[in-house]
Amino acid sequence: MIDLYAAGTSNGMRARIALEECGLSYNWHPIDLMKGEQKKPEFLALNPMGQIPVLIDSDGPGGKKVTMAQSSAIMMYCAEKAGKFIPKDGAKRAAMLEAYMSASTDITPMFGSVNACVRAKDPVPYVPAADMFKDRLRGYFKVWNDTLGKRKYAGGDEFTIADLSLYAGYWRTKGAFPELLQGFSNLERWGGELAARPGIQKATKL
Ligand SMILES: N[C@@H](CCC(=O)N[C@@H](CS)C(=O)NCC(=O)O)C(=O)O
Repeated sequence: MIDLYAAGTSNGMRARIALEECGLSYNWHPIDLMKGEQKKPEFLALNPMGQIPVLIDSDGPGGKKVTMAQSSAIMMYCAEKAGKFIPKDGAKRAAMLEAYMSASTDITPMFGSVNACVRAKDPVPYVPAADMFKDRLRGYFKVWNDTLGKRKYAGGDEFTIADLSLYAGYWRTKGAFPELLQGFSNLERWGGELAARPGIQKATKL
């Protein structure tokens, strides 16, 4: 049995989308970040970073229990466990990894930086930083929009975890800062296709 401790953030959603799309059944444990549940001793015992998501698989490799944090590691773990969304071909796998890392380490952290500035208790001193991070995030999405004008999916012609990871950041940005995605028709075409997938629909219904 798998237990997921998370919330409806970009990183939390990456883990939830992974489980749904991989068809792995799990118990959902919502963590209230505003109440600081992620800093309670029982949560810190699972992830000393005090951050969601955390996945516990009581039936991990060799039947051993696995406890893991880091949303992109969790997504890859689920894909490997289910045998889905990771290309077998070496060149396709390399392209998938490049796209996966951009989604996970460019898009989501930049979204987090914008969000932290905008939602700060006193956001006024952070306005210049918010503008800079928004420009960067929009710049990343512009490259993704251009890329998706040339290929069907994030890593090429095959649907992979790069699409699932990118969707987590895209979905959060679309909800919170839709102006940063304005005019990106290729991203919209791709995002529309992903939004229609049953697994993604289930994952994003919180
Ligand atoms: N690199 C980590 C980042 C996790 C992370 O930043 N989690 C955020 C929510 S998206 C969190 O728990 N924030 C609450 C806190 O830091 O107190 C991952 O990919 O899982």
